[in-house]
Amino acid sequence: MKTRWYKDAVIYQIYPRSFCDGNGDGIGDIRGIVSKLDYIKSLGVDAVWLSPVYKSPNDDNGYDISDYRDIMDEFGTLDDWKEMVKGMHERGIKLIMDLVVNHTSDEHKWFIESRKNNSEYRDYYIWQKGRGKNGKKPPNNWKSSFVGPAWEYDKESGEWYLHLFSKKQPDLNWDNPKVRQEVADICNYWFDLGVDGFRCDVITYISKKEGYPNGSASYTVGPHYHEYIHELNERSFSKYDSMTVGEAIGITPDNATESIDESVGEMDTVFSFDHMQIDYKYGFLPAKFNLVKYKNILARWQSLPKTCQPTIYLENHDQPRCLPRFVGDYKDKREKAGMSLATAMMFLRATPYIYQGQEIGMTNCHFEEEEFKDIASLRVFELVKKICPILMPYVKKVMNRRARDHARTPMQWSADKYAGFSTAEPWMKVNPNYKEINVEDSEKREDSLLNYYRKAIRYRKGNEVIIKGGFELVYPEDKRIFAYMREYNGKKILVIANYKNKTVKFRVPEKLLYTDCKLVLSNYADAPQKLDNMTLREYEALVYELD
Ligand code: TEU
Ligand code: CA
Repeated sequence: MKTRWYKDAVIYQIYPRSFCDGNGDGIGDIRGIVSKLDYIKSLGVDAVWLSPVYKSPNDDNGYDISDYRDIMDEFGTLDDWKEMVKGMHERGIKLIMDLVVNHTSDEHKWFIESRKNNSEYRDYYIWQKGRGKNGKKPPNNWKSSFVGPAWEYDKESGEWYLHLFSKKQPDLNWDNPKVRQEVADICNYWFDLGVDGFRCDVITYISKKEGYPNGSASYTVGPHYHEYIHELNERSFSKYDSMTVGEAIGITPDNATESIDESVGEMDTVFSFDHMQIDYKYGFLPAKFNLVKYKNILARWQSLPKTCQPTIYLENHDQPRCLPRFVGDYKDKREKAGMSLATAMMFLRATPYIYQGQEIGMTNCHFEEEEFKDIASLRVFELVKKICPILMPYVKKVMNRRARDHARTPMQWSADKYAGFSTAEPWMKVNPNYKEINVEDSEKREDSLLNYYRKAIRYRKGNEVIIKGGFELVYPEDKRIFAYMREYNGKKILVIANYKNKTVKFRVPEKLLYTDCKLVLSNYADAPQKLDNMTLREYEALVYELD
């Protein structure tokens, strides 16, 4: 039943609110996506991961779902959605939907019912008595990802409900078998409508330790996590030629085989966070990017058995853009730097994800305080203003480096007003650099980053060395160059990417000197055809086939 097509797939992520506005109200929508299907096809990608489009009051832009079986009004109708899937499938593109089932919206009918004390839905969520005299303290010390305690007091019933995200995102109680059956039914509903897989939002938070003891370890890959995902796999995922990717805080290379080995029957792949944490300290404050650490984290995932498929991404809707993070001050070499990053990521043994705008090298945007829109940013400002307002200038600076808002500025299609995203003022600030950085301009230049991504994707497709081959870092301790070897059945590929905006000497490892080789990809027109000790130019990237 399962072909495991995802092993040879490149996936493009769409954040619908910011991708393309089809009806001129300033908000991206499904008709907008339909109008760009030929563009998506032209990238050569195999699938789209679409961030949530279900009915939602948008406290967290769709990650708070009030009806799992219908489409958000702002994004269109179920018929629009069906047309989109049809258009994708006609073009050979699969659709991965976002599955947000750790929590629902507080406006979901289950939660509205659950608030009533004697309702049969009470147990769909996690209700607890408070601590202290009169139970006026939250049941434990868990924190919401969006600042403050993870519990909200409900006057009516005198109990607290759990919300690991905003208070409008109450956590479902997966220990209730009815909840687990509802989730399987939702998945099957969408599979039957033609969906090809799911990206499972904060999936490792679904099982909480009995008695809800203090500490985040109590809900990360909790006691019944494996059992519940295995069951969901049996009831749903395994019945289709599907693929799943879990957003999996707590799943590491050390324990990954327990979750994603093909023999396990849980999820097929996971997103991990370690390589996204390197330029932060205490998980939040800016720190210097360390290439050696980065390479070694990725290499560790590469070393997993062949029956475990890694993933690789440099951006998503929760992360600032990769260019300002990983390649230093690129000055006038933005696209060359983007190509270097693309080269290092695209030839790993992994399913690569490209986030909308990454393929044209979109950058972070400068935001004034009132221009931030993301609930995570707003809650941080709210808290700082309350407890330590003199820190605000510093916090604004930090947020201008790390806010999720950077990924959510409208997609830059052209140099037209509003970047060609919409004919009306968009819901979110357009990055003023859209006049230089946009799809239309990238299409005109053969040597653009966009066309480089296309070449890289084309070269990857069906290439056994990349899909199945072994992996070995070349000079793991080198602070400037990301280089690695891939090998399968005697065929080898050498990938070299200079991460610096300066020239760097590259010594060809002894065992590769004098081997016959063919240059298959490069980001400078006159790249060396032969493998020899060389001086790499700024952000120079090279891929060679060796015999
Ligand atoms: O993200 C979960 C998550 O843990 C973080 O990446 C999150 O962005 C961070 O904690 C906030 O400061 C997923 C979704 O990708 C994200 O967009 C949602 O907001 C979140 O779950 C809740 O559904
Ligand atoms: Ca719209």
